[in-house]
Formats: sequence, structure tokens, C-alpha cells
Amino acid sequence: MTETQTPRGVLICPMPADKDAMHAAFLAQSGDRRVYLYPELAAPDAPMAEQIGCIVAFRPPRDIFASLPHLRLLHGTGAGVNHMLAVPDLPRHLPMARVVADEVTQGMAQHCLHALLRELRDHRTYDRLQREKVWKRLPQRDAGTWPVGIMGLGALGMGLADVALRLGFAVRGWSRGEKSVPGVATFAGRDSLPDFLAGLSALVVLLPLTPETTGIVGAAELAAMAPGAVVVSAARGGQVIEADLIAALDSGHLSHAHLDVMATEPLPPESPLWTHPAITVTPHIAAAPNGPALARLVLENFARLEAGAPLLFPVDLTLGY
Ligand code: NDP
Ligand code: OXD
Repeated sequence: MTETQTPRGVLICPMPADKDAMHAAFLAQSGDRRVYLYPELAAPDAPMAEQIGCIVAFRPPRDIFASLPHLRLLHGTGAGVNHMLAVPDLPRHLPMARVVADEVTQGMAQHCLHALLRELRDHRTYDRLQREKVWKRLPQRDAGTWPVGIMGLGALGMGLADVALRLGFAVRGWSRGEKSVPGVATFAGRDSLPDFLAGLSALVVLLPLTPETTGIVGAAELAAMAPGAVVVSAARGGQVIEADLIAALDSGHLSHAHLDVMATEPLPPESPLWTHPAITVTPHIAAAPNGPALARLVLENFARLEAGAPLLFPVDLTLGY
């Protein structure tokens, strides 16, 4: 077979900030497989488009798929593939895989725990007391009486549950399918959402963005949580309804929200989220795979596809994650 019939090239479409590192990581591991960097080496009508069998992207470039006739594998650069799935001309018959990696699981657990510990141990208050030069000791809260609910018990939710349990938190988890996780009170399906949320001190959102999870945390869900509760939104911005969140913070029902993800990214300067006194904004930095780990996974998955072996971390296109 010619290379045109069985294209072995990989087209990587990194974010500008990751471009050089990702390109170098793929080149270092690709062996005799060609690696093309979008857009420099793969303008839509470039001849090498014929040789590309795998595209690696977070947000695939507009209209790219029409120019890749021999694509055989779609691969995300991250854990969530909602941006890839949203592309209208995505060849949905092709297999797709996403990233699960230790550093992503660990990074997400670090990010969420940082927020949870700041709240549990009153460190926002201590920051203020220091500015006021006030020496005041607040009672130490017991993590076991401060229930944390994790929406999504996948790679990231389970990683967070594991460390949160070890730090003594009372952990609840919510997923689509039933799960049994030692030490975690588990809830499954939409009908169980009210019981999962009731009286939570902290809600951590670690769900994929799908039609079912879009806007899943709104006024009613926030109202079900304990007075003074906090929200940590670290998966996708479309899941927490921002206007409802602001209303719940303004009313004093919620005490704080840590948002790593927003409905519009980058967050526009006019967004009220930037300046709200009860919101901490981070620019979608909770967790990302490093270049070498991403390249290793993609190249392994492409080799698996060629060998007829099952992909690692496949995406179910009908479920959207
Ligand atoms: P997984 O696919 O491993 O896990 C998803 C979890 O969500 C599963 O437990 C799944 O249930 C549950 N779920 C999906 N749909 C529903 C639903 N309708 N109702 C209830 N539960 C549902 O994903 P990951 O843990 O790897 O990642 C989660 C998300 O985190 C990613 O999709 C991405 O958007 C985001 N992310 C954000 C990052 C950042 O830097 N801010 C970094 C990395 C990821 P079940 O187990 O039953 O299938
Ligand atoms: C991801 C992300 O989905 O970085 O991996 O948001």
C-alpha cells in the first residue's frame, strides 16, 4: 500500500503558547512517522494533507476536516473533547481518543484541593486579617463535617475523591452510571441530584460538557447546598449558569466560587466575574498533560489503530465524552 492509501502522518494543532514544546515532543518520539504542525506545514490545500492520518487538537481549526481526506483517528490534546465534537463537519464515523494522564489527574486534584483547603481552613479570612494586622484564631473546622460533592467520578473526579478522603473530607460523588467507591457516598443519574446536593459545603464540578451537563448547576442546585457553601468549577464553563451563581453569591447563600473555566474564554474584560468580591478566577489552568506524555499517548494510540488494537481512553461519540 502507498502512504496515500494508509496515511501515517500526524497533524498537531496546538494552542499558540504550547506550539514549540508540543512540536518538539512529537518530533522526539515519532520515529519514521511524519509530524505536521498546523498551520505552518498543513495549510488546507497543502499536498501533505493527503498523508495525514491523525489529527491532534483541542479546538480543531475551522474547515480543516474537508482538507484531510484520509484521516483515520481523531485525538484530543486534553481530557475534554467538547470543542472537537462541536465542529460541524467532524467526521463522526472515525474513532476518537482523549487524554488521561497522571499529571492531569494530579494537577486537577491539586487545583481543587487548593480551593477546598483555602475555604475549609478560612484562609481567605486570614488573608484579610493579616492585611488588617489582626491576630485572631478561628476554630479549626472538621473536614469530616464539611461535605464535599464531586460532580463527575471519572479520571479526575476519582483522583480528587481519593486525596480528599485521605485528608478527612466527607466526600460525595455523582455520576451517570452507578458506582461503588469505598468511603464515598455515591449518587447516580439526574433523579439523585437533589439528594447529592442537599446540604453540601462545597461542590466541585468535574463533568464533561455534553448536552446533558450544559447548565446543570443553576439556581435550584445552588439553593440546595448549605448556607455559606462554595463552588469549585474546573471542568467547563457552560456547566454552571454564571448569572445564577452571581445571584447566589450576592444573596449571601454561597460564600465563594473558584472558577477556572467560564462560558466565554478568554474571559472578556467586561465580565462581572473578574471583579466580583466572592469569585476567584483562574485562566483555565487547572491541569494539562505535558508535551512528551501527550505525544506518547497519541503515537501509541495511532500504532494501536494500525494494529487493530483497542484505543486507550476512547471517546464515545454518542455520549459526548
Ligand atoms: P471522564 O470522562 O473520565 O469522567 C466524566 C465523569 O462525568 C464520569 O463519572 C461520568 O459518569 C460523569 N458524567 C458524564 N455525563 C454525566 C451526566 N449526564 N450525569 C452525571 N454524570 C455524568 O472525564 P475526566 O474526569 O477525565 O474529565 C472531566 C472534564 O474535566 C473534562 O471533560 C474536561 O472538560 C475537564 N477538564 C478541565 C481541565 C482544566 O484545566 N480546567 C483539565 C482537564 C479536564 P460515568 O462514570 O457514569 O460515565
Ligand atoms: C482539558 C482541558 O479538557 O485542559 O484537558 O480543559
